Amino acid sequence: MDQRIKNRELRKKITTPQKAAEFIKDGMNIATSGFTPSGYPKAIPLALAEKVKKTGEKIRIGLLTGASVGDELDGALAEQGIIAKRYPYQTNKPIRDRINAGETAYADIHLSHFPQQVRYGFFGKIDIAIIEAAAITEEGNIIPTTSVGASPAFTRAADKIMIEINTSQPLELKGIHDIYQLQDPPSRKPIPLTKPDDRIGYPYIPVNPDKIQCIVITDIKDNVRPFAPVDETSRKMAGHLIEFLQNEVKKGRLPQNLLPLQSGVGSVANAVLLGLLESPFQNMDFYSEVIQDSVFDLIDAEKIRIASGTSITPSEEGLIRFYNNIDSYKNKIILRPQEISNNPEVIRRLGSIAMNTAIEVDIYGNVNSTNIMGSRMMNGIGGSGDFARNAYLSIFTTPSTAKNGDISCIVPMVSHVDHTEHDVHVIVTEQGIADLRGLSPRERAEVIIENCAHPDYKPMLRDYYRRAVENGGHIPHIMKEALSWHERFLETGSMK
Ligand code: 0RQ
Repeated sequence: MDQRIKNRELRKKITTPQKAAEFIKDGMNIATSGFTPSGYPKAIPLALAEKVKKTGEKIRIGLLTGASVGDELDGALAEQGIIAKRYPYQTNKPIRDRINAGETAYADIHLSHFPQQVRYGFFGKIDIAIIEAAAITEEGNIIPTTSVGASPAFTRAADKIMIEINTSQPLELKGIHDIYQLQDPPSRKPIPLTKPDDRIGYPYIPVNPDKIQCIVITDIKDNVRPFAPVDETSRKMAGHLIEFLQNEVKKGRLPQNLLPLQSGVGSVANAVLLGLLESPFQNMDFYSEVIQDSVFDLIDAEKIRIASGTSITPSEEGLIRFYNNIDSYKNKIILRPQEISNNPEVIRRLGSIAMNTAIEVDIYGNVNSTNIMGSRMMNGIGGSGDFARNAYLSIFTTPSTAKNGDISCIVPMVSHVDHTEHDVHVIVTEQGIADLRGLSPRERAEVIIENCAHPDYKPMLRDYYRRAVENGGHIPHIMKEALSWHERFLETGSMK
């Protein structure tokens, strides 16, 4: 433990998860590390859930995290009804079910906005921050693990800090992080980051050691998720996208090595990155939020010069591969706070190519990424809005249909909007690609329907659009019909 906790005084604060959980009281706001099931605390939340299960004590908290966290936190607490409020992103079924049942109040927030809003006090007082750490330095500063997320903002804002030293996380993580803390208005300075590989901060989260309430030691591993194998649909989307990028280079609108890439999570995003592996592009930079398995492949093939993000989100095999080669990956990977990895100022400066996934897209280019049939929360907007609005090129991918063809992902009007027509440059489905740049809404509708819609739905979309145009308007619609496709699906199980 001497290597893990260098500060002798702090070693006296080591306690059990059960004793640490006693500090968590009904009504508190608890902010934790963790970003896309990576680097979140596990032992203390599990002890809290166990206590509530055994005693039936009423404890309802506000839970704030960087982004999604694993089952030991969201799942275990949600199952005991402990989470009254949840911010800013989740992907866990038990918490999602409670959100959709109206039992957990969830606010879905842009991930770059969230840490500063915590400091601004928009969510009230933060009582305790619980941070997973690989180690604590002599001065009491925290070396985080496989994600940084919002932890620097949480430790700054919280009254007290609990630390979970996770011995399953290698000490060699030290040096991978770059923690730059933003000043708040009216004193904010420009962020001095001009290239994805710039290091502008500390290799640890600076902490006032007096705030550290207790330390827990655990070896519970991150609950990482397997990736779905790349299917034919994803492969086709990746193919269209890479061909499009090659054309942009030919036309002189992108440099040979592209511009810094951002990629969302999930199987489509993974397929696109794997497609890049077979592409002619070299020396690419990756400035994104999550670093998944395919990024390791691109690094190994010497296609990517540097990968900057806020979390490493590999599969189980990916995590082993990362740990086994940590020293060489450390030269190519930088983990930053999410308010820097996703910062609009930096994204605009670097000229990112943003590639995110949609649930549905409408014929005018508005994108829904979060709510199924307009009302059931899936995950959240995550970082997609941070990148889409500020990118050099904003691309959205989606299969043209969902649920075995019963749903068209190209619809007359989206049932919820996350990314407006103003923030969407390119749409890709397995059918083809719609380049919307410079097009009016009427021009966009024609390109989206002809290039991206599934053949089963194309005649219906053409028919809707033709009749809408008879009504006139800048964005022609038939209000009574615009959401009738969703209504039909809810009533009959098919949009057809
Ligand atoms: O349902 O899970 O029941 O099978 O939605 O769809 O096609 O598996 O796609 O896993 O890549 O997720 C947008 C949700 C896509 C994700 C979204 C159903 C479909 C399936 C999932 P099942 P797929 P993916 C980086 C950036 C927002 C956050 C973001 C996401 C399930 O990418 O959360 O971009 N994005 N973050 O059947 C009804 C439709 C549907 C539909 C798909 N039109 N209607 N159901 N589905 N289309 C990460 C962070 O920021 C942290």
